[in-house]
Amino acid sequence: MFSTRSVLRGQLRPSVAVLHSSFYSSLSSAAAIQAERTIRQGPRNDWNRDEIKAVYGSPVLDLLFHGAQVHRHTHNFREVQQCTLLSIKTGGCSEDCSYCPQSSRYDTGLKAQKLMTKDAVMEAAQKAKEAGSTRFCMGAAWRDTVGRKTNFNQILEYVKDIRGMGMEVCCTLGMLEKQQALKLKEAGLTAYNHNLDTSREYYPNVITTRTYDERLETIKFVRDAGISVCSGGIIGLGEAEEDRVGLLHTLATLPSHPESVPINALVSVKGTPLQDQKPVEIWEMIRMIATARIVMPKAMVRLSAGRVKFSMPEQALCFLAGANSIFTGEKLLTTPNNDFDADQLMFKVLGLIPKAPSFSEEPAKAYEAEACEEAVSSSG
Ligand code: SAM
Ligand code: DTB
Ligand code: SF4
Repeated sequence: MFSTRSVLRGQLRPSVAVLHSSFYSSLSSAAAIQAERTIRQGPRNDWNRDEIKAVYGSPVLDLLFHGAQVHRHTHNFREVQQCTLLSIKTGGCSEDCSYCPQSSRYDTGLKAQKLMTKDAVMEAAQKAKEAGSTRFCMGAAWRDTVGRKTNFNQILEYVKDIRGMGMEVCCTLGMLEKQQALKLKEAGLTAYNHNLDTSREYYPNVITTRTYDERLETIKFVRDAGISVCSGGIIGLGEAEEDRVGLLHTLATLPSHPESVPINALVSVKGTPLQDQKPVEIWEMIRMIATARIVMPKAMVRLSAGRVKFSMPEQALCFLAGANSIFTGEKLLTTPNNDFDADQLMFKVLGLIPKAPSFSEEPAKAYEAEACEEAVSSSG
């Protein structure tokens, strides 16, 4: 028998049959094996942590390739959803999340503000819609919504009216109670963002004012209320690869996979305890995105915070690996985002198509056809 190494060096020429039966199979990475299984069997939530660790640790180009395979099998690979964020209640938060510029514990120069008025919120939503965004996400710097009845009722109105404009609506308001999740559903909320951020083990290094289980409880209330769950995390907090795997394992073994999984690269903000963290490399993002794509094939995987640091070719690799959603608009919540015109140019250059909102079949089809025509005419 010849060795794999001698074939690789071109010293032997095995028959095609031999190449297929033993040579290539001996080179199969965990990414290849699990991607093939995902394509064959569809989503599953009985992943064990070692399986995900092996996928994450596959040779990066192989992982990228198999993320792309699963992506193309499950989604229209040209479609990328544009979502817009608005911080409707900024700063002054009682929590100590060590990455966050909005915590009142850190001096980041951010001025705390009250809940934005309805007119201001609706104006921002209209602007986002006109700019091609199909999901509007409102964020509030709160630990939870308990004891905030007036503000909460106001937000229910915002949700109803923005949904009435034909946009998907998402909120991220901190921890919820069961009743509040039901009220948000009744108001027409599409999705609720509640990130687990990192692994259960690393969580206390990042946040001490709440527990992982409290986060999971809110996610359960949201899911039980029939609202789509948006939950992901941040890399670059000083965590180990094992923690990134731990986060993906928790998400992929929830009773149902989150509808969307934002992958944030830390935006290191001066004044926060994480201000001096070393920047996240593109290969780390690609590993997270491709692994998320393989283990949660149907989820929208969102290339989220930190995108501003990545060039167009780097972002292209993220889309190839399986990302199919971004935040567009000049700001994320409080930090700068990619330039709007640069994003539109990126869609044109890469041949991407803006994804239609997904609650209504008919308008979505019309929008898709329009977007397709536009993309074809603009890429020619
Ligand atoms: N207060 C709510 C909460 O914590 O759920 C909602 C707002 S919070 C700002 C939303 C998410 O933004 C966080 O869960 C975190 O993942 C992300 N985030 C906050 N600051 C960030 C930063 N500096 N870099 C990257 N992601 C960040
Ligand atoms: C998510 O995972 N990332 C977004 C959204 N969900 C709410 C927020 C990113 C915030 C980045 C820091 C800032 O702009 O304040
Ligand atoms: Fe508050 Fe949310 Fe920021 Fe944590 S991430 S400090 S809960 S706004």
